[in-house]
Amino acid sequence: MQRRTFVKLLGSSAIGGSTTLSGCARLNPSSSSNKVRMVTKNHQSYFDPIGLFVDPGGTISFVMESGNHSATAYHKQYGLAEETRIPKSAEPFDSGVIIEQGDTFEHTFNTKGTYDYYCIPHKTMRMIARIVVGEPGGPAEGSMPPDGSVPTSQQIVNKGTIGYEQFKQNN
Ligand SMILES: [Cu+2]
Repeated sequence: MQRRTFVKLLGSSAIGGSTTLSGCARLNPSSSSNKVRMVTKNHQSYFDPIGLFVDPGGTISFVMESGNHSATAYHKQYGLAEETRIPKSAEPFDSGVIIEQGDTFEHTFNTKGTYDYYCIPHKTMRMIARIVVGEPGGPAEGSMPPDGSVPTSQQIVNKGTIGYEQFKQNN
């Protein structure tokens, strides 16, 4: 299956093929996995991974896989956020509620620090997650979000990616 797709890509355009290959060959491990799935499954709604590290300037894609979800920063400018939990000078982000399967919201993280975010419909059901950009820092450090737990920034820095199931098993 994968092999067939690969051959087709190369065959369709030599330039496209080489672009794909160089993209895959990047040494930075975070560059190949800057994707967060937004999922409702078995009566649970969650972001997966729940903890993710990116380098400054990295773009994360939030992909609507099942259910209705948003990716919304804990920032006081958004009605549901009790407190701001992203770095002071960082640009807040809010996808709004996405209902179409496969729809994607992208945000580029330029400011270093710790970003906690939530899903508007499932905030009180603990659909929350954390992103560390470059290094931990900002108002999210030293406490957990008001709605529940996310991986610590140190865990995220150490592992790069922390899957939802892995986190749930240990918490
Ligand atoms: Cu949700």
